[in-house]
Amino acid sequence: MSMTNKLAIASILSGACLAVQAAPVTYLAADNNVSTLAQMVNSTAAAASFLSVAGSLNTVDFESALPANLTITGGTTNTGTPGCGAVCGFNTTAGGALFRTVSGGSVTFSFVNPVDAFGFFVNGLQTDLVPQQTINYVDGSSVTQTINMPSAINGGGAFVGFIDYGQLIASVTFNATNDILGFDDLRFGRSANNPEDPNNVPEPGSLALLGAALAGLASIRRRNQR
Ligand SMILES: [Ca+2]
Ligand SMILES: [Ca+2]
Repeated sequence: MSMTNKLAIASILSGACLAVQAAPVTYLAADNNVSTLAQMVNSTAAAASFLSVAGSLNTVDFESALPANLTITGGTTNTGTPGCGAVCGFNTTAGGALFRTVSGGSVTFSFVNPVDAFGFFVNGLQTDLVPQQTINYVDGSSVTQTINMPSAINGGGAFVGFIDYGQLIASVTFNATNDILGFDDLRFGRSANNPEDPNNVPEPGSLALLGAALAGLASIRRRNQR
């Protein structure tokens, strides 16, 4: 086999390997100075993009008891602090009242069944006054991922979501730094689609590519033997 052919095949094979290597795709947007979900226009659009790829996920709106497949450590479920309004956070569930209040610190979400998709609405944000808030998790290959929350001031709101397609994530930690804030309408589960694939073809597509590369190798070998 010529060196050119070998390089071409090596290139195809490495491309196939890159295609199966997962990395988080984030869905982040923020709105400044908000006190209702209706005002969280950018955040709502990001949530819609996230859900359009992720498909059907578990939902937690805090209006009833937590589902058995989720444990939340940190924060308190309540109706918020009267009079604090935008800068302390608020409910985002239509017709609802309850959400999770966090007075700084961190919150950890632990899943009975590992997830690869996670998202929530956060509000009461004052990122002009506090250090950067982050989302951290360990993906299925033991790599720790950090997602910086979008900037939002004067009691801002945000949607923060990610899909790390095919990974097995057992827990996600939200670092609220020292901001008093709220989060609501949490989504978690396994994504229906791979956001990095323009045709949303799942992992078997990468295997087909690998198969095509091997078929090409066989074809070149036959040609060289003539
Ligand atoms: Ca709610
Ligand atoms: Ca706040």
